[in-house]
Amino acid sequence: MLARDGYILDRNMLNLTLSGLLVAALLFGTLPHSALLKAQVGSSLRFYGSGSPDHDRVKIPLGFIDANGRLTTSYPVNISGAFTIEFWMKASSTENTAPTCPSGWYTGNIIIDRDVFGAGDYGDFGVAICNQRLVVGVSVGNEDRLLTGSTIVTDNQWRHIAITRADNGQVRLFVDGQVDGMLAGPIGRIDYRLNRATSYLSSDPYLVLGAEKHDYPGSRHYNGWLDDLRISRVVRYTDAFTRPSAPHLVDSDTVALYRFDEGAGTVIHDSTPEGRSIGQLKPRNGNDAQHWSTDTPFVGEITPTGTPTSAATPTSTATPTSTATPTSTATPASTATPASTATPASTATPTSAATPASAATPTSAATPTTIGAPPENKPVIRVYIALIFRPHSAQVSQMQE
Ligand SMILES: [Ca+2]
Ligand SMILES: [Ca+2]
Repeated sequence: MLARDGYILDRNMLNLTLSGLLVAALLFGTLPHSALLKAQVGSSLRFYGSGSPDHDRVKIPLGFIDANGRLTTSYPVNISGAFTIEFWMKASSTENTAPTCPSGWYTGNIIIDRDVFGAGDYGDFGVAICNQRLVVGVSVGNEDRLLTGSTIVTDNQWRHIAITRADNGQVRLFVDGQVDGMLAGPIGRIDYRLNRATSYLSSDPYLVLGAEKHDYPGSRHYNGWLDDLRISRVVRYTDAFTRPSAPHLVDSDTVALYRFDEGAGTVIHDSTPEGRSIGQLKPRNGNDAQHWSTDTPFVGEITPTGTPTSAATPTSTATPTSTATPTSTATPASTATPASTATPASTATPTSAATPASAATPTSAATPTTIGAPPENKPVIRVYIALIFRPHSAQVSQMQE
């Protein structure tokens, strides 16, 4: 059976594993310490950069949005000060063709859009591809600063991206664990202000993935894959680090985590224990299936740092009593199930009052303004099993009940 979060679960696999372990132990006398594990890895999200208005993107409400498009409470994803945003991306140069972005990240192929229309109010930020490099923009009020990376990321390979922002405004960009750029960014809170009035009800109070949230004329959108997006309330990296080889872990500093392992549908779960910052996939023309991909950065064999502990040579009647439990593989900590999916509660349209300086006028009306109450968490038990076929080959299976 395939679990909701995309991890393969199979009791037969457990039996096979126990048998395989015994056979391997009998054949080789001991288990190889450097056994490779093959991860079962779920799915990723594919965006197409189509620019169809209010579609081909993921929309994550920053809090509870009332009928007037005002945020009445904040969800954890409405970050304010220090943060780390990290994710995996895979994109090509032919599908992401924005040139350099001297005026700001919002003219690139946008991957993450936490813009507010016009000046940033408290603040706003975004991540995009410009001239094949990543750019990170952060603004506070009218102070708008841009970090431009140096590594070409559009080589059709999975890349691990991390962006940190410190309380003193310092912004760092890491590509595959290497420092790719730094910026003395503006200081100050950048969360979306509660009860803020806007004419852009269906875009301003959201974190948007894969598109320019306002569908501003001429905008470019991200065309590529995205996986395992983790948002944290701390600076996790200040210097180069080893590129992760497994999905991000959840800890107390994680404010939102998107595995994109649902594999179907339009609900994007938040895998933190509370799981409050739930998103919604808005498919482009067609259906949601076209956005779910089995191409992930975790396919293939990875080397765990843990060592199988049941290596003792068994006697002929030996029964493996404890299977090797690699401790380094990532464990999705939550399988939060939303009590209810997004319910468009209002079709309120912007009144004509507030007129932004720019000409762009969003035309989409339907505004999903409520996301269900925080889901209840279900206890999760997983067992990691090393399946030994050859001295240098093994598989890991994750069991959930
Ligand atoms: Ca803005
Ligand atoms: Ca995934």
